[in-house]
Amino acid sequence: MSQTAKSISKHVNFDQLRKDFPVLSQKMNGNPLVYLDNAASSQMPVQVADRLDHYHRYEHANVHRGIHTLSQRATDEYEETRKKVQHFINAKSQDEIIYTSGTTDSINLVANSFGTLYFKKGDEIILSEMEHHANIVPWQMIAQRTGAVIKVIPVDDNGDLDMEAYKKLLNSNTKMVAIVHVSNALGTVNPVKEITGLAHEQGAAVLIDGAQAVPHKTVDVQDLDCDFYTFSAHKMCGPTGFGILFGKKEYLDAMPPYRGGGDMIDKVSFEETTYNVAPFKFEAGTPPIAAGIGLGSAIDYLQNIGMDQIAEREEKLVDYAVNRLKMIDGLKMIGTPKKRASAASFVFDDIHASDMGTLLDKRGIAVRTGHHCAQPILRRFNVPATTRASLSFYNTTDDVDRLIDGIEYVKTFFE
Ligand code: 7TS
Repeated sequence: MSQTAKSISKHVNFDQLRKDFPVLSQKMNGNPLVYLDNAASSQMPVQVADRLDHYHRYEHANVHRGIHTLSQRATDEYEETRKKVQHFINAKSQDEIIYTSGTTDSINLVANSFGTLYFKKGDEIILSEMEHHANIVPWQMIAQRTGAVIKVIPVDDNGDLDMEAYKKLLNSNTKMVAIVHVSNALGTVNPVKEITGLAHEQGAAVLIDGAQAVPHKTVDVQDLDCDFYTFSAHKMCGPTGFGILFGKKEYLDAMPPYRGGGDMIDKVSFEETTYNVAPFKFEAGTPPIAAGIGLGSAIDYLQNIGMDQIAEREEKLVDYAVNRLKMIDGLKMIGTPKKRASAASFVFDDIHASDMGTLLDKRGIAVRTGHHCAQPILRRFNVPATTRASLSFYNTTDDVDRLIDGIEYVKTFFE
């Protein structure tokens, strides 16, 4: 039996797992909390919270500098996460794993460092219409500085990328293709392996924004063959303020540092400063040590369940949710992609999303409303705001039923 087939057959009691998340068993506005805002930030299991607590109580010291045992211990624990991340996303080496403060920071690092090194006037950066602002604005900023130009892959009426248009945009001036793996606004899962292969044929590098993919499915950066991959700890049961940039070693070795300061140097003098090697040359200053250790603990937690089990569970849940949502009179889905993960967005002609969100909240149901930091794609669908439910493995069909009942209630409110 293959490894995947073996792991899919493992039985996980997801109802039991909910006990790991005490936040879920409280009441909100007098009703049991239904947490459907996982795309914004997922909840943290007690195992990770306890790990953070233990670090703060017994293990805290600065990393990479102390000769003393406590500092060495903190350093070892903090560096252990690098190995865990390497294995989690199947990078070739732990030197390809850079610690950042999150996806936004990771993309800014690549845009600045890669862009400064490689972009010149007339070079082209390809993005898509469904990007989060974090994968738009850093590229616009570096494009302004270097004279590079941004091209945009259109999205069809279902919320899928127009792959034919993408192929036409690619040419020998394309230096970077930066694309979201799973859209936070639509739930679309993009064919990132194919996108990467096509970009490489033109000699362009590829960055994949995996903020909404890594929490929901197995990601293998060697299989995708992408050059950069980014994600955030707080969307995968870990703490805020910490994230990852995977980069292929040949790029990281060539790229200049992004921020200067302690830890990222080799020798410093007023005449000349030389830099540390990757990944450390990209990690200036005292990092969020506890958060880094917390991400390691979150990866342990997710792997203990199994990413294939999580994907299987969530696929069923999201299918159930979409099927029920579609049956509601007057509800229009924004995004009906071929492949979806976690998120489902919808609108009503005569109910504003913020009213929907506020009234659902009164019933203890937490969803996100607004533009989801993805204004271009909302403009594409001609809506100012949507209501988005985003699911995690600890959600249940009961949660979905509560959402549906809630929406029906809000509708009666506006009749
Ligand atoms: N990229 C995508 C696809 C995202 O969904 C987000 C956050 C980011 C980048 C930025 O991540 P950060 O951790 O650096 O902030 N998305 C959302 C969301 O959908 N609702 O709140 C934050």
